[in-house]
Amino acid sequence: MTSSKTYEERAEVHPSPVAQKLLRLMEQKKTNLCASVDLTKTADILSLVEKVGPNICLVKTHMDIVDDFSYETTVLPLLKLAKKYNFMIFEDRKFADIGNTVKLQYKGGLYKVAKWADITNAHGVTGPGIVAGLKQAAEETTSEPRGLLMLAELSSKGAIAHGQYTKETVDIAKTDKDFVIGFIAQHSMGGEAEGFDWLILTPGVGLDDKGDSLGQQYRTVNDVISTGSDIIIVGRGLFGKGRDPVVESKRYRDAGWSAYLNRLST
Ligand code: 5FU
Repeated sequence: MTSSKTYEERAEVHPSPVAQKLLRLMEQKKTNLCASVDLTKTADILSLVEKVGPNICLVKTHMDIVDDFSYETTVLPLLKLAKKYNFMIFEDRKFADIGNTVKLQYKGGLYKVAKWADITNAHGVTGPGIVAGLKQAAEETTSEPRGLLMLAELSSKGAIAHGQYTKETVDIAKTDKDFVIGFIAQHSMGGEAEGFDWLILTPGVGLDDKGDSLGQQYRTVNDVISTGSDIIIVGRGLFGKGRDPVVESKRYRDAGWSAYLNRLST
C-alpha cells in the first residue's frame, strides 16, 4: 500500500523528529529529490551541492570515497550549505556488523557519522542488535535527532535482499519505532495497519538510462513513486557526463513532485 496522505499530514503525526523535519521541508520546498553526490573530491561535491541545493530535500553522501575528507573542510561546509538551502544529510554507510561494532563505527573512526549526518542506514543481516547499537551511538554522540533506514531491497541486478530477507528486515525495523524511520527499498513496505509510517527512499532512478555496466538498474520516477517511494535518490542522472546538474535537478524535482501529486489524487 502506498501512502495517500500528504507529506505535511504525515509530518504532523510522525513519531520521529528527523522524519517530521524531512517531511515538512519536502512539502515547503516542493521536492522529494535526494541528490546522491558520489564524487571523490570535496571541492567537486560542494560545487555540485551549490547547483542542486535549491531543488533537493536531502543530500546522500558516501564519505569513504572522498579522497580529501576532513570534518573541517568537507563536513562543515556541507552543513553550511544544508542550512543555506534547507536540506538534510544522509550518509549511505550501510552498516552491517554486530551491535557493538557498528556502535563504534557510527560514533568514531575517521568519519564520525553520528556527529553530522541526520540519517544513516544499515543492513538487517546481523539482526536487531544493529539497531540498538546504532541508537546508543547516536544518543551518546549528540542531542540532535538521528534516524535510521533499513536496507530492505536493493536496486542492483541479482540482489539477494527480497522475499523472506526483506520481510525479516521489516520485522527488525519494528523493534524501534522512533529511531527507524523507514527503508531503502523499491516498493512500499506496508506497516500502516500496525501504526508505522515508514519513509521509502529509492535509489536506482533514471529518466534517460536503463542501468550501468556494473549491475545498477534504473526505474523511472513515475514507476517508483507509484509503487510507494517517498523520496527518489538520483546520482549520475544529475551529474553524469554531459549533464547539467542545475537543469537535471529541476527536471527530476518536477517529475518527482508531479508523480507525488498524481499519487495523492488517485
Ligand atoms: F541501497 C542502494 C541501492 O540499492 N542502490 C543504489 O544505487 C544504494 N544505492 C546508492 O544510490 C549507490 O551507492 C549510489 O550512491 C546511488 C545511486 O547512484 P546512481 O548514480 O543514481 O546510480
